[in-house]
Amino acid sequence: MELSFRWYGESDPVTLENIKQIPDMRQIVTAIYDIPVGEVWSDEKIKELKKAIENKGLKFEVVESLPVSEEIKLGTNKRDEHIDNYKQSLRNLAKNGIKTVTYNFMPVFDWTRSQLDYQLDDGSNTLIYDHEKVKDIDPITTQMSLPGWDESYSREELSHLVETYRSMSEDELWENLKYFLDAVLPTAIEEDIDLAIHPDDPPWEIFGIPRIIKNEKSYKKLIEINDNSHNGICFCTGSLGSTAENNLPKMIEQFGDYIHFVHMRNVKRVGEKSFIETGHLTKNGSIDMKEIVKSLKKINFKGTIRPDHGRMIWGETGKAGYGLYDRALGATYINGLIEGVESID
Ligand code: DNO
Repeated sequence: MELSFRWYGESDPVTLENIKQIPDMRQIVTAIYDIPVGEVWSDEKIKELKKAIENKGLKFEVVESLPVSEEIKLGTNKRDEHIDNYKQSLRNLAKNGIKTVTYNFMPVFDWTRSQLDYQLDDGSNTLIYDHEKVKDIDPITTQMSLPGWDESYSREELSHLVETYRSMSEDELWENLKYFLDAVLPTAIEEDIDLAIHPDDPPWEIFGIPRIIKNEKSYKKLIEINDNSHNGICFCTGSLGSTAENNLPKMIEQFGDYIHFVHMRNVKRVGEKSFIETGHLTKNGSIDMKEIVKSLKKINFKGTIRPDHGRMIWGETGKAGYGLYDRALGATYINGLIEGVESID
């Protein structure tokens, strides 16, 4: 297992120098943010990014994310062109030593929360999700801005997208995922790139829009599409652990061959569909983090792992969930768990 850190590029207030100083930090996980979704990531741009990272003594082997366009998720007549571009991006990434490519199949909205600065008892701020509040949010007019949301749409475009997805069933979305995977997997296999689908966050339907990567059943269905291990998973403990229905250690052992990338974070479940993002420690939340690392050892996990969202502590401000300090504490905690678990036979 190698430890990595998500970095949002040169505009990120967290610098590569900061990240390099976190104990045993080896890799940077990032993306190219100034190429519109659906277009090709050129060899030059990838090289430039890789060079910036390697110059600081860090590795670049995992992309998060190479986004899948709404055309592909909706299955419009533009999807084949976007799929061809996706395949070309995979080839260019492979040429530059990328081993894992993360993506998700969440329509329009990536991860979603009801509040970004909820104050915890210790005075830190964190992200929370309260389903009752989310039910009242109008996704078209909301002022909320999350790092995973694409904000390039006009209100009309957004409204059209949301309405189109509202009339789509889960089965139809699965059909479009299958179409995408049938087309890109041969390239991924040929180029030896592991695709890693991120679960839907939260793992249930929101805004009346279907969500399909939620639980054990979803992963079985994913593997039915193609059981090659390149058709892989980004195992996100915080997303999957937002519901007590997911038994995370069991899922890790069950889908071990397909897990290439792990996001480690804790959440405290405070209702059937409500949770608070806590510090990474087992004691802080509802997820047993030690059991997660134990299961990763059992499957002999050789992939990349990263601390996930952090609270805002010590007065830090910045991208919600993606400050330096608490994620660095998370990284150190994960290192401790790995050391502890690896010392047990
Ligand atoms: C949230 C992240 C997600 C993830 C994408 C992968 O913090 O885990 O935004 O990067 O869903 O495509």
